Amino acid sequence: MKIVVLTGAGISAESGLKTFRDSNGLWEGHRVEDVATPEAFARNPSLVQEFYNQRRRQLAEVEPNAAHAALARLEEHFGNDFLLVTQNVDDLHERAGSRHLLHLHGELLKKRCTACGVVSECRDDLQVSDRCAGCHKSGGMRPDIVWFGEMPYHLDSIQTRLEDADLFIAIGTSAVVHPAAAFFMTAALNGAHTIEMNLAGTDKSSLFHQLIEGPATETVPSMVERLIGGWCV
Ligand code: BV8
Repeated sequence: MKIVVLTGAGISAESGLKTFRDSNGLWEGHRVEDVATPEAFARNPSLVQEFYNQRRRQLAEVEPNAAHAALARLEEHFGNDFLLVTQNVDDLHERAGSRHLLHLHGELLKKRCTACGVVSECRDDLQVSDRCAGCHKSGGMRPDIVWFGEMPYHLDSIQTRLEDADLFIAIGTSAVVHPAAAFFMTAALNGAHTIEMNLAGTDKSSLFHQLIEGPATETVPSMVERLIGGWCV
């Protein structure tokens, strides 16, 4: 059985990372337009860098939870028939043991040089004045994160896997941000069974075959045990 799982901020909520919607649409007190767009970075690079530095520092203080661990077990069982796509920029899936995952919106622990495009690891605070390890220019370093209005990563390979999937599961996402919000439709149109797992339903719930409500640390491990135990859609 070929499975695609899409995760959103809700899977990291019980690890202590704030989700976008739970803070009434503010991220650490900022409007999205002021911190998560290229225009915001051009307008006030230090504000944007500090917004991500704060989230990077917070990430170092938290741990993956049982839902992240369960998805790593699912990958181990299904191997290459399993693909994890995450909208999250944290590294909690990796720290729980997931290997074959695609970060649709980039990664908080990576930085990119706007002059030469070189991407490198970023575990400490990033300053506008930092030098690029590739071209040694300073003033052009940014988080390697996909902001609103920018092209998400890995869309071609994700599209191929969605068209081939037997089962698509969306976990902890409000299904507001595109193109991720429509991935389940692509899978369904190609014959996949679609399951939404969330604390509560979303405005897309009625379009999924199944909605499983509850906290991810409870619902995801039990779903994974059923799938590993041979449950077929
Ligand atoms: C693009 C990085 C095209 C930043 C992020 C079509 C229609 C409408 C709009 C658009 C469209 N196409 C494009 C757009 C514009 C835009 C968009 O979607 N706008 C929305 C707001 C309307 N999309 C884009 O700009 C995208 N780019 O389409 O480019 C293009 C084409 C050609 C050439 C160039 C470009 C890029 C979008 C990426 C933006 N960057 N992240 C950062 O993280 O700092 S998105 C950001 O918000 C997060 O990464 C995350 O993906 C998103 C928040 O969504 P969720 O993950 O779902 O989190 P949320 O808080 O919303 O929900 C949490 C859920 O968990 C809730 O439902 C809650 O109930 C649940 N939950 C909570 N606790 C638990 C739980 N569930 C289970 N257990 C729990 N314990």
